Amino acid sequence: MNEPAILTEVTEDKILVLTINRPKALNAINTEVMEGIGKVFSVKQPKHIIGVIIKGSGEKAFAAGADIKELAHLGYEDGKYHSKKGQDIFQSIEDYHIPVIALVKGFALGGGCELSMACHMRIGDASATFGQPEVKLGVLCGYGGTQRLVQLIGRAKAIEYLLTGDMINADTALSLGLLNHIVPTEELESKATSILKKIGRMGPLAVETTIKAANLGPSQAGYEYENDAFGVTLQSAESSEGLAAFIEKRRANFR
Ligand code: DAK
Repeated sequence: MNEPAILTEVTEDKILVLTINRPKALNAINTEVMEGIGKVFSVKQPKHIIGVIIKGSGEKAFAAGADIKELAHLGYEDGKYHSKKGQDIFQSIEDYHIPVIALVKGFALGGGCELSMACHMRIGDASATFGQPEVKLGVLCGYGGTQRLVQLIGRAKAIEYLLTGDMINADTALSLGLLNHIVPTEELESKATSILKKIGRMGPLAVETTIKAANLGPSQAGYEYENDAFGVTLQSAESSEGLAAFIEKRRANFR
């Protein structure tokens, strides 16, 4: 029997770890991988889950792109359909109610780079290598890469990388803000865990609404959402606990 292309497990720290499990194909994103990711992010996690980690299996890649062998024969309608489907699934990651961190070892290219950019943070080791080489194949990004790379690293640099297909090494990715942190390989998971545990001690509604507000911005809709959500959080049980904890000089217990 074939190994599943997506593995999921919950750690003892209550983090959902999603692993793309196609190491021989450098974790290229085929239909099974895309649908597996879509399934995870189509529902909210139970209250005790504090965050999600996405990683690739093996040592060489987070994900080396959409599966080129599958995409090779698509026409206009199919291409548009798959692009929209991928865009929607990656949007559901960006809009997820709890933080999602990509752990990047090795290649995060094409659709793999796009997947990592849909996550709220990226932590890599020294081997992390990003890039949008679609132009070399005669296509453009299909899963939001032209938008998110511009957002993350600025228009001038993004357009250069999008048009040349050049790879971005870990140090450059860190300096551009594409990577949040570079850590030794063996510390990738513990670094992500410590960030997620810190966020897990915050008010869940405050975390969820902050993600949503930040995703909308900067825009008028973002300011309006923030304004409304501020009122909502202020009248929540969560903020009663948070404000009381401050006054009583103790740590808030939100969960
Ligand atoms: N798809 C399928 N298989 C892949 C793959 C990919 N993206 N990347 C690597 N592999 C496979 C290789 O074919 C090889 O398989 P076998 O030949 O052993 O069966 C195996 O993984 C190991 O790869 P290599 O032997 O090439 O390993 P190297 O270390 O020598 O090179 C590499 C590593 C990452 C530099 C090289 O594999 C490479 O250049 N890979 C392709 C990278 C790339 O161009 N990725 C971007 C793909 S474009 C769309 C939606 C989205 C997209 C496009 C359209 N629509 C909805 C229409 C997005 C497209 C992309 O992501």
